[in-house]
Amino acid sequence: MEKNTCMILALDVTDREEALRIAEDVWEFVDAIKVGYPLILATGLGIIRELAEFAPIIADFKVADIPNTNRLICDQVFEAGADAVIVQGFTGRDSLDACLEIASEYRKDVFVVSEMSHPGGAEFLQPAAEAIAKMASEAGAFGLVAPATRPERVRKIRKIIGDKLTIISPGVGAQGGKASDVIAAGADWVIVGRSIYRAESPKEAARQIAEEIEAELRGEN
Ligand code: O7M
Repeated sequence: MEKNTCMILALDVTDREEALRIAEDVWEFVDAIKVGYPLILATGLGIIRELAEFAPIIADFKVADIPNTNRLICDQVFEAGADAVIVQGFTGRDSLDACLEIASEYRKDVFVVSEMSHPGGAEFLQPAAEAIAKMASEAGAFGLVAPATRPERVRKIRKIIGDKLTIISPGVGAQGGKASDVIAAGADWVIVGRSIYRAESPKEAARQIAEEIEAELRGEN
């Protein structure tokens, strides 16, 4: 995945036409589009190939099963045309390895969730996050998912993994995180959903966040 705008669109709408319209509107401001259960359950796996016309597609299924089931899920996801899959790390190294094995067959990427952005993410997952980050790094994942709502945690996780893995960070806007803060804390990409797709003009909203990130990277904030 190429790093240009440092932004990923979380396209959690449930209508095919709306999804395609928003993708067409904002593609120039995002490096990838993340699709997950809401859109895929509503419209079918075929939406991945349709959206892939606009940007690389990250399939957010937060895969969290035994190795054999993970293997079967990842195979379907990559066969459907996704460029990367998001998996949970708490299921352990063997489950993660199964995803990495399939990803490597397709020459695609795996992101591992280390800690989640909502308040409940601090309950059970946060205490395990640093161990999950280390495991993902040792296993050779492409990147981690870390919370934009807690930039200090992004900074900590970046410290643990060094530059070996990328970090994608959800929780900007609707959940309270600020894009420039998260990029400053060491994230490679922010993930933004509602602040873009619910905006009166998704294009303007995406442009504004892209400009905020650009200013941060130029050291102007
Ligand atoms: O910007 P939002 O809040 O509308 O959307 C954020 C998106 O990121 C949405 O698709 C969530 O499911 C996802 N997300 C989180 O918000 N928090 C997390 O900790 C993890 C994810 C995610 O993408 O996991 C892979």
